[in-house]
Amino acid sequence: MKEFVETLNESNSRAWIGGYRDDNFNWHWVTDEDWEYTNWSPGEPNNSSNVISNENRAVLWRQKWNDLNENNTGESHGYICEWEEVNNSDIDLNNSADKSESLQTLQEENKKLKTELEKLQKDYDFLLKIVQDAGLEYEPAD
Ligand SMILES: [Ca+2]
Repeated sequence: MKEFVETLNESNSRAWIGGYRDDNFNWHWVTDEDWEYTNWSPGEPNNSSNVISNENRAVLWRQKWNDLNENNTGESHGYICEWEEVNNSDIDLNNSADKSESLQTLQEENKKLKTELEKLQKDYDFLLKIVQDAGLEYEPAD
């Protein structure tokens, strides 16, 4: 993983990597994974007040990490993100629990869409009435 992240930073850009420090000076990942591996530059994290004090974010900085304040966008630009790949094969529709959960999700989405559609229909009817009351003609788009 470390090598992979470094390939994303070949130009030696300075990028936020998702580490943050709490008020008790404990470091965490935004993903809630355990803070086990670190790669701080020598002397870092130093919570320096050189540019902006309260250095509470971890930044990849010349292949090593530095702590910078979250608002220090002058010294760090861009970020490196990680996300879980959604794998449809993880959903087994022959499994009744998966099927039930998928169905429930679809029903909730359907309900939300119906509510949105009702609101849009009301807005449309209201606006159409204004147009008609003003004696104007309206041709709905296809
Ligand atoms: Ca620092």
